[in-house]
Amino acid sequence: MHEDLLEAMRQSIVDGDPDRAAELARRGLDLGIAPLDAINRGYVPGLDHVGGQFGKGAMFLPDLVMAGEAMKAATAVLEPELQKGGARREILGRVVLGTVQGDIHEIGKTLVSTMLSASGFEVDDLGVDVPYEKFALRAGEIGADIVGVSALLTTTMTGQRQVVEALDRHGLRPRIKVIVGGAPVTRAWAEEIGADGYGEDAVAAVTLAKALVGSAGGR
Ligand code: B1M
Repeated sequence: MHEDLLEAMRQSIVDGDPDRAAELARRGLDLGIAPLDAINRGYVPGLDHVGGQFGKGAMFLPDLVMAGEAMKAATAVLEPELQKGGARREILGRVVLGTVQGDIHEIGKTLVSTMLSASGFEVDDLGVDVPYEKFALRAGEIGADIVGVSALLTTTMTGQRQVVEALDRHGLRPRIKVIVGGAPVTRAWAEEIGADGYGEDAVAAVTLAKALVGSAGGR
């Protein structure tokens, strides 16, 4: 069902067309397509295609940039729908979240942020290219329960270890839990660096965060 629309969404990313991506997102909502389905079955396959072509040298940096812009335009339309329901719940826990130093990929991190907020977490999103130390300082300041660190590059995922070490230096562990994620990140990596868990996608990140604060939740 809606396969043509999902294919058009994918194509809008491949074409790097933000206006079309946003228009299709609105159409999807009108037709009752769940926002996460639009993201995971429509737009993300487009990003995967562009990323794959870029990796092979068949597409170039401007293509990557425009694909990212188109994805941001689509998620800007879908995010308010993803957020619905988050506001009226009790706070399950506080999360400090960001993409690690040296890395400016923001789309997956922002999706994780939106899903955590929608599920009842208070999220302090530090953005992208966040210095290791800043995660620890902010977590200490606001009494965070969880620090979430996203990394999309094999060269920057090592920074996730630096964040764990910064939290250790500040004496914030093991009270504050660390979750890591991003395309090159694996469960084995999370274990190796002493993180408390790995989220394969935004939904898994929410499940993990809930488990880490205790399923009863509440502060
Ligand atoms: Co970049 N890029 N990029 N890029 N880019 C990748 C990651 C790459 C795989 C493409 C490729 O070569 N095939 C490659 C990395 C190779 C590697 O290291 N293994 C790459 C490269 C090389 C680069 C540059 C170095 C290119 C250059 O300049 N020569 C450069 C680096 C810049 C930097 O960060 N310093 C660069 C730049 C960019 C843009 C800025 C142009 C743009 C980002 C725009 C933006 O974010 N505003 C971009 C894009 C769009 C991509 C791809 C195509 C798509 C990334 C994305 O948004 N995916 C990507 C290829 C790909 O992934 N197919 C690629 C969709 C998003 C929903 O998924 O981010 O994986 P993802 O997030 C998921 C999960 O991973 C998970 O949940 C999310 C939702 O399901 N998750 C978490 C993420 N964070 C989590 C945290 C958690 C838990 C789960 O807990 C805390």
